[in-house]
Amino acid sequence: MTDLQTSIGDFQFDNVFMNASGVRCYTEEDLDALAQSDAGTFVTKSATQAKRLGNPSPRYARLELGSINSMGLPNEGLDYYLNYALKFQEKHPGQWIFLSVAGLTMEENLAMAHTIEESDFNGLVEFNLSCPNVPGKPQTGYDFDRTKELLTNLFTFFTKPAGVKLPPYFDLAQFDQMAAILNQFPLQFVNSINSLGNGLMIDPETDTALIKPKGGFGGIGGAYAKPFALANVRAFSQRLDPKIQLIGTGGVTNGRDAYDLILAGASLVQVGTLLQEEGPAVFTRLSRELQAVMQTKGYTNLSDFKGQLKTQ
Ligand code: YRO
Repeated sequence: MTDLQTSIGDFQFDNVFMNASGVRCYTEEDLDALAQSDAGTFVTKSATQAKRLGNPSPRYARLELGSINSMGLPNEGLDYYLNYALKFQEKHPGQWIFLSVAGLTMEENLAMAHTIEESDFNGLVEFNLSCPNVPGKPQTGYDFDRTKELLTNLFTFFTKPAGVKLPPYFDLAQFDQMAAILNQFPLQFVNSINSLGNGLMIDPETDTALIKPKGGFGGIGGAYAKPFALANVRAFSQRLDPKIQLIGTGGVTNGRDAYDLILAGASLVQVGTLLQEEGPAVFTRLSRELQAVMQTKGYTNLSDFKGQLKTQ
């Protein structure tokens, strides 16, 4: 038997795959379909306190090797996802899900964290640091002082299992600085990477940007992201306290891509663009493909190769 079981802290999952936040996780119907799929767990769309409609369409486009999006944080509001999670955990004891939150300000992030802290939610919380910050400053994940301030404020009261979703970094000094900050906090996980920020693609027929918001600028996902996802997972697995586990997100189109993220150190693998394009049945195919790679290597468990990347 080739086993895809994994865990984050005390939370065990039967399968290493799950959705990336934002993909097929907006509505109860979406979430029910993920729950019924072969995914080991799932995460809800990043929530704000109030419901948001997001940006005008077209706001997502398929590309040759991935996708571009500027959704603008459409979501049903934290209470919707929290209520869904509370119902889910009642129906499925022994299964745990992730709530994603992305406040538009630090105050909103802290207010949502208080709501979750005071609730009966028993899963994990992912704080999406690609949230806007002070106007004129980069997103929180690219503002190291602001990241430290947010986590400092958060962990004065927040006791539930938590992690952060990070944007991609491109400089080794950024990995060093961010890891040094993250290591100061009781995080269960770090999830790398969010989409590659602010790409642009043009329709050659019409000379028009492919998506409408932000003059066509949007986050790039899919195969374009794979080498950056691998590098970010690897860089953080080399720098973070071993108690902080990695979730690998970016560039998974087949089982070997997932195998590579696990070699780089990932304990869970999230699927974004591919899930958007193929739907939740993709988890069945990816599981089969990952098991096939493991069999050719003589491995029966993820622990046989997790983090075992070789370098020359
Ligand atoms: O547009 C989105 O809702 C979005 N798209 C992504 O690729 N990643 C994200 O984290 C989000 C939500 C956060 C934000 C980019 C709108 C600030």
